[in-house]
Amino acid sequence: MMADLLAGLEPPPAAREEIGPGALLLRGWALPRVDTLLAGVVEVAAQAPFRHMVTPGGFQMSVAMTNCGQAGWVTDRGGYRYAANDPATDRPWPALPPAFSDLAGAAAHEAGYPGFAPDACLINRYEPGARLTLHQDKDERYQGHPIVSVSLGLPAVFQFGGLKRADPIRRVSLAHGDVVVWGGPSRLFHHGILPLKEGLHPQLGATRINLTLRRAL
Ligand SMILES: O=C(O)CCC(=O)C(=O)O
Ligand SMILES: [Mn+2]
Repeated sequence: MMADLLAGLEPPPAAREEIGPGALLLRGWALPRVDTLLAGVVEVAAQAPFRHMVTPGGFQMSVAMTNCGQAGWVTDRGGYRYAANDPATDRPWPALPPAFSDLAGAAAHEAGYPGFAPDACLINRYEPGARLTLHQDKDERYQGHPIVSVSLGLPAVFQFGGLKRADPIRRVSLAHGDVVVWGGPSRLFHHGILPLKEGLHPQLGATRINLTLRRAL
């Protein structure tokens, strides 16, 4: 009877999935806090608007970015770095909304990294076609802290490789409310986002927002 009822149904996606050593995908983990997180994004962007930064090589990034916290990740012809002030306004970045740090601390704890207290959040805004090529997060002063990454809006394909650029790459679909935490042995693993597919999300329209919470200083 039960088997009949279940026949033909896809198994639900696992709530927690190990996507690498020390790397965990927590599906839907941020869903109960989405509205608060989005209010935080609106508040930050009102003070530090999203912008398309330029890589050291002179290419404009397809992802629009802004930051909050004690330091913000920036790129220009001079290189990649963390800056205390927003170069667009020369004012300090907006403060990290408590909802961002609370969620990051709780998700990191859940993934086996207790005591994580981020001081920086890079906010990425993707529109269809935007992508982030394979890279490592390595501009932080000390890489002993994990990375907590929250996905909101349109789904995306996350690439998660290894320490070497040429290592095999796993592709993971990230949906609204999903949280990925990586640290320890995978802290410096290469990762990226494939070009965002067209779509309309009920809350965010043709947009994906990603919060990348880090300890930068
Ligand atoms: O958008 C994402 O899910 C990844 C963002 C990322 O890797 C970064 O901002 O360094
Ligand atoms: Mn990254």
